[in-house]
Amino acid sequence: CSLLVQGQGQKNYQPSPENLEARQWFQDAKFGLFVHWGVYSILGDGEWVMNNQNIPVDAYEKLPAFFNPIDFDAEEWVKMVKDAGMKYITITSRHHDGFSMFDTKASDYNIVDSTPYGKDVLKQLADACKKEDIKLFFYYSLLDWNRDDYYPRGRTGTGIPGRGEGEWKNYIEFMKTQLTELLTNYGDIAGIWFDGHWDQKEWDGKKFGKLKVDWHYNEIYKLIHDLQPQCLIGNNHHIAPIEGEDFQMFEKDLPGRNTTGFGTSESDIGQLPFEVCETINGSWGFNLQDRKHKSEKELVQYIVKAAGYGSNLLLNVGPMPNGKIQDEHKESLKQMGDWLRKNGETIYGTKAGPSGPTDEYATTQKGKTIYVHLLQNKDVVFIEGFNQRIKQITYYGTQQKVTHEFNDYGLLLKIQEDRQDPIDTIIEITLR
Ligand code: FHN
Repeated sequence: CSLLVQGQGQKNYQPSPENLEARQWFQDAKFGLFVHWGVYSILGDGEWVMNNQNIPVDAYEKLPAFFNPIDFDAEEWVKMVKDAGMKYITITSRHHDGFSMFDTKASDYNIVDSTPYGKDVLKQLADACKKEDIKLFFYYSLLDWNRDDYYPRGRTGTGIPGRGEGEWKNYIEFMKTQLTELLTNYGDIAGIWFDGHWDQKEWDGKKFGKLKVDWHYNEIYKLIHDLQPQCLIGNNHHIAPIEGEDFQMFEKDLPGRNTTGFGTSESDIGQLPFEVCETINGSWGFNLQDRKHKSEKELVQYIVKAAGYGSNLLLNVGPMPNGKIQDEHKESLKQMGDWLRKNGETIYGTKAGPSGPTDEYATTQKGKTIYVHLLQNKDVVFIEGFNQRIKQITYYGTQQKVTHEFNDYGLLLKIQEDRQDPIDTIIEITLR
């Protein structure tokens, strides 16, 4: 991939056959569950609460004593994921607050040693996933508001009182120890999802500048691929892919769009498989006051548009401190599952289609079949640039033909009113 950022990553990385196979699986999977869960969920104010409220390190460290998710049932989560039509889970093994949700020897600041619950939730999840053939990814924060050896501090966290000044090289060693544990004690791991790179970039209040530290990606990525060659590496750094990465993710924006400030510019789009992550409401971690729950239409249209880019959708839930998922989130996931049971053929295993996505439509393609997803109720829709020769064109799931005509610029579809679906009207085109 010509866009790869050279020099920082795993030098001369050649993905193994297992890795290439895993990339193909990933590309076909299309839908996964993102989980932001940690001791912050107790406060019900999102995963950035430590930073947003400038909670001193020693005060925040009292939180784990209250974390006792006795209602957590890994099998129930995995069943919910399967019913939603999702193929994988990406869970926060350690977020920016530095608290490890797994059994680690690298620090006592973890779920087994510091909470009354005392059990490893990642282990339980890994076992349940294995049983049900759901793949598991670990989110791993590069940035850390807790550790002294995360020094120099990043641009976030400087307002959090109570830090010492440790050694950066110790921090890198700490991460390597934890990543080794994550890739040794939980069976086959589908991927590691890094986040927080941007914390160590210069920031003038408006835009990012140069990177201030060496993340040692060369060693870290190599370690991961040596331990588990199939393990896919993604990094939410909001720049073009770095050597050694296996997929590119886009936060809260479709590839190449930047409506949120977290997006990635057109010029940073590489050729690795894509993943877009989005929240089911407005928050990643559990937030008591969040009322921005997305509708079924918004969520379905998001996966459709993501697939129109050839991208997966990683849809987030923030479990409650007791280990349960909010009812309204469960309901949304169920609706997605119902929709995918009917229409999954037009999403799973597809690649980006020849036109769009636009606000009106997205297209996906599998071999000689193109699926046109119409996202607005209109009698006439023009698919710009579509010029392939058509053998047959029907409303998806029926034999009923769609009235259409070509002009110099594309394909004009005339949609019968009684065939218009308020969420997504799907047209199936078989090419000659
Ligand atoms: O700061 C994090 C945030 O808490 C969350 O984890 C998201 C998920 O994509 N990523 C970061 C912001 O880029």
